[in-house]
Amino acid sequence: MSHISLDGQWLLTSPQHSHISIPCALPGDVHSALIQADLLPQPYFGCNEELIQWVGESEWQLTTDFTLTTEQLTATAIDLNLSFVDTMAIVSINGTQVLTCSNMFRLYQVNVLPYLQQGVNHISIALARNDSEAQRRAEKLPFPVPWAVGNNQIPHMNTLRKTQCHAGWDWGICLLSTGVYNSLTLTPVYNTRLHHVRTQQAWLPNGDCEVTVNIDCEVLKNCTEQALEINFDKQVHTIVIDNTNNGIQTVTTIIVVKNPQRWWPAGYGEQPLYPLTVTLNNHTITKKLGLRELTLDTQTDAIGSAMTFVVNGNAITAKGANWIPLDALPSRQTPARYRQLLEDAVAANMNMIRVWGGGMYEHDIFYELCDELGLLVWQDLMFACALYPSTPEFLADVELEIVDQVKRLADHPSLALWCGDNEVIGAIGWYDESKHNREKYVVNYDRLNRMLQQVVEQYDPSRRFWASSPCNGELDFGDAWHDDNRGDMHFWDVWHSGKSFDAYHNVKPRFCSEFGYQSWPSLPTVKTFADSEDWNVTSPTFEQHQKNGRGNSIMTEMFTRYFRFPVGFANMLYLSQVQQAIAIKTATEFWRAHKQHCRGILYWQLNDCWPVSSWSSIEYTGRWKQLHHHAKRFFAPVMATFIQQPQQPLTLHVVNDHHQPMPISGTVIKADWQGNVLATWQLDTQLATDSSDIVWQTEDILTASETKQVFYHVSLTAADGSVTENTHYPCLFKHAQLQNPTINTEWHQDNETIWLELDTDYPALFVEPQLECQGRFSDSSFTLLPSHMTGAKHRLYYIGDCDLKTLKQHLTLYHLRGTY
Ligand code: BMA
Repeated sequence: MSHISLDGQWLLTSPQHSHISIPCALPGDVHSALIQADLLPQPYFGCNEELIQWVGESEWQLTTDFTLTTEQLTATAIDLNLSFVDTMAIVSINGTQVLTCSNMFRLYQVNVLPYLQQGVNHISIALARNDSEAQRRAEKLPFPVPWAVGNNQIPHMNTLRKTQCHAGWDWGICLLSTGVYNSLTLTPVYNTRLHHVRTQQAWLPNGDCEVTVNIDCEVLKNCTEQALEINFDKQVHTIVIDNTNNGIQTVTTIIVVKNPQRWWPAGYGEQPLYPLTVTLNNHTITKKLGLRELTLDTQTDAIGSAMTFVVNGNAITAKGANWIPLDALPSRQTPARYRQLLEDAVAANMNMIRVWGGGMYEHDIFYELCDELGLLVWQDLMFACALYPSTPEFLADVELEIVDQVKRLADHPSLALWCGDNEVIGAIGWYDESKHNREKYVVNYDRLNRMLQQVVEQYDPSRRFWASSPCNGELDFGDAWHDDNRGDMHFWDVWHSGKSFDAYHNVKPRFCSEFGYQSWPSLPTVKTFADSEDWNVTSPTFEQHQKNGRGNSIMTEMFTRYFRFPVGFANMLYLSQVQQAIAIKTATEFWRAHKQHCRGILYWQLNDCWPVSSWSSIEYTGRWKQLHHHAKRFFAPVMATFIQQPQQPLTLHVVNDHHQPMPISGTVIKADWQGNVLATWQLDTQLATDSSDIVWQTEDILTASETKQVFYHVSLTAADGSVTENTHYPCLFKHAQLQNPTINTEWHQDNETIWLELDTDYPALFVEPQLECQGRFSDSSFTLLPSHMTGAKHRLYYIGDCDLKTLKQHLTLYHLRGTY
């Protein structure tokens, strides 16, 4: 059955701006069309955010024409399919209203055949102002429902079913975007309609997998015999459906897969996908299924209660980051960028992504890539950091949205958990109204949250519903920011509460779904939004690109605790990224070493939706911050880390996430900053399956002056060929007597392979070879030891498309001692 695509150039006009009559590409957003027509400055540059607010304060009209043949009009119905409609919209065809949209997360389908004609047809989408609709709705609420003050720049977004960070966030530009962000289609339907396919898996004692396929279809008018054809695992099932006009019928078939290849999260095995196609009368639905068992173990244990994902019977350590919308301009959310970011997540040894509740249920491509790459998805429902209404109208609208989204996403093997919201339980304690009338707002919360749970469990009985992130467990409305015995935790004591990095050692979360530390973007990214006169962290442009009120002060203040103050703007940027990496590394390594407590570590945040100072590990331009390189090391399946606790010996822990024993060997050295090796210990041991063990410790008691002169370094090679290295500094960096190294760089090329070899006279810390051109190195922000200590120069491979000449011109080398 051929869809009629309505994608392409539409005409954009506005009742408030009669001079605007320009093309607008759909799927796409209004801002992008205005930029394209030179009617809007680049929103991400300088302080332009302030100049473009009028776009969100206007109504917009999108129109286009399409033609239909007489033959197409012989269909029984013609369905208009619309989704990602942002947000308040009235759709008309040939002058008649056919659909009213009020929820960006609904998947709308309506038969528009009665309004269509042979030849030219006219369709229009009238987009209302979101800000005034939010205000209008807030005024009608029976009691005040606090919105995300401090994050949103426009009030009452919590009354609208729209991406909450569109009104700004503590890393987000406020654009209040509008448009339609998914393909628009008309589908001619002949006699029958194929609605929906849903599968379930059951594992048989002999190891086979029984896949139940449920198909919802509908006979629109009595017709001759119609057969469904189901193709799966080289098996074809044909089922004749009831051909009388009886409304929607559900047809079920069971297919047994012999010797199934199981789907695994990245790092634990492969991701085989089995294509499933269901066809009825030329209409086909296709899916790719991954066969796997997945449960969330929350059983009571000696500590409190577990929070462990178990896949195919094996306990998993979830390692990853939080995901925010890919771009604040939806037109720029392209498949290639989804792929790049998700591949970068896997390249950093991640296996889980949390789709955060202030963004959106992602496009299909996101989940398809997660299935393919082995990234488990913690899926929040779209509520964040505010309270939400529980009026009958609001609940009714949300219920339809949840049904749509659960049905759309439930067959993805990557999907691990449905979570009710982000920080909404916590938010009850943030706002005056709810703080002082807690019972009322807890009941208000539960009315919505309970409905979410019921709908999720009805439409996806295979997965756990988790009320909120963070949450201590079933019907627990306590403080999950500080309870590390149960549930998931958001640990913000270091960033938001200003504690030092060792505060990460004061907790052992069962599952830390958020903790983060900001940095500034690198100089090449800064150049994309700031002229050189604004290259100062307190310039107006820089402050416009910092949405967390105290952000710049927190970073600079932390410099004074750990580092000698950096000289110059570029060193400020670089050092902020060293600092961020140390923060997240400190937490992650400690929590991984306490594997018996902690089974999930998702830092805040993976990506940026515009170039901004933020907690991300990948900049808007796609550049890996130093943190992302560290993540690759600290999330590696085999990982060595030194831990120094007060009054305790220095210990070396090695974590093995593999579900098999792992022999490792290598050395620990103690050396001084001149590059003299003072002691060497040979290690040769076998790590147990899925373990964390202390493999070495020293009784060395260093004098105060020795702490400033020495460091410890470990390098271990595992039987799978992976190498884990780490460095321990016994004193604060600002006290260490670092020598100023001379680092030599040599470029090499062999056919397509380009690499850089580094050598140094003295140990150099957090060495970052920064490229101002496209691509990256295989490693960055590492400890560089002289070749006389390691026996070899340090080799870095270039990953990207630039040629050697370009690379040579665009390399800047940073290291810690070079910042002062
Ligand atoms: C978390 C998130 C976001 C926010 C981040 C940084 O709690 O849920 O709301 O961007 O903190 O403050």
